[in-house]
Amino acid sequence: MRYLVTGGAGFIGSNTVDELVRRGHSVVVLDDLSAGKEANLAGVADKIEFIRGSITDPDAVQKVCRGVDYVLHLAARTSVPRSVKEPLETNRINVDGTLNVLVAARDAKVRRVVFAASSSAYGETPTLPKVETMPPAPISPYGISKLVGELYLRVFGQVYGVENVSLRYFNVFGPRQDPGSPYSGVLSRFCAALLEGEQPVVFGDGEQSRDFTHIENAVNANLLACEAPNASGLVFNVGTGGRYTLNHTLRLLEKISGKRANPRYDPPREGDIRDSQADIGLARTILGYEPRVGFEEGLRRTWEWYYATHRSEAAVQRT
Ligand code: UD2
Repeated sequence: MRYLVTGGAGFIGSNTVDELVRRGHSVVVLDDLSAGKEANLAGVADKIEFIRGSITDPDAVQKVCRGVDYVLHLAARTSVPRSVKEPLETNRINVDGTLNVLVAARDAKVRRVVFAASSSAYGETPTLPKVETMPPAPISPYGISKLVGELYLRVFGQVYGVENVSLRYFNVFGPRQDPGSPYSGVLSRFCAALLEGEQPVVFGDGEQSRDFTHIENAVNANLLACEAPNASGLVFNVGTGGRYTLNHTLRLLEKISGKRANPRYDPPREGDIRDSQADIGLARTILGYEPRVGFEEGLRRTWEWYYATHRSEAAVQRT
């Protein structure tokens, strides 16, 4: 089978590409390297086709879709606070870009499109865990852009017969998540701060909670979503079903790393959701999804990866 992975040089994308290659599939990656890095694909570079281009370029998307069986549409402008700062740019990439991908997928008659949706579509819900039957009510431009993507997928199924699945990822973390920007995922920021001997910054009181989901679980969900029967047209939560506060997470990281965190508490971020936890019943039933890596184990593996990467980068700098 031939897979197109948009955003395939990014964090979730490159981990997904690795697994596709491991399973012997043919892979084409479309990535403009605005957030992704070619280095993320170094281990599979000679086994895949890499096209540098943007999902906002309809011609580029049309070209890469030719001959493709499955599209994993993972390219996006992530980050809630960045979307608060740059709503137009977030919409241009996440909404217009997704529409380009869908039009090209329709024209190329692909078997299915799988879309990286987001738990941010829920906004603040009165009860936890969040279940797909709850009405979506995003509270950030990013959340809106991801919800609109889902709606477009569903409509492309109804109007043009394009098979589609949306996966609402819940705070994915793990190796290759880039800690290098203020908009990076919190666990990558915490690990980097501890390694640099800096104070991790907590926005708010640290009692907000997330269903932190290790990358291996997200990759597994991506692959299941391509082929699961009876899944087309549906939206699925992809999480672990648990939730962890930032304060608890920092204590765990202290235990794992043997370092003192000594966090700094700053005012809360605009557009932030207080609590997030997935009901994964639907994904279990229809996709056959089961989280394989629990939070603590995932955090330990992630710390070890950042630690090893930090050491080898420091060694390169010394030479
Ligand atoms: C949202 C989505 C997530 C994914 C992601 C992509 C929710 C619940 N989750 O993640 O599924 O789509 O967007 O970007 O909407 N924080 C700190 N210190 C830092 C960085 C962050 O305290 O250095 C806090 C932040 O204020 C928030 C929490 O950590 O309360 C998680 O932030 P994040 O940016 O890692 O992820 P989040 O929840 O915005």
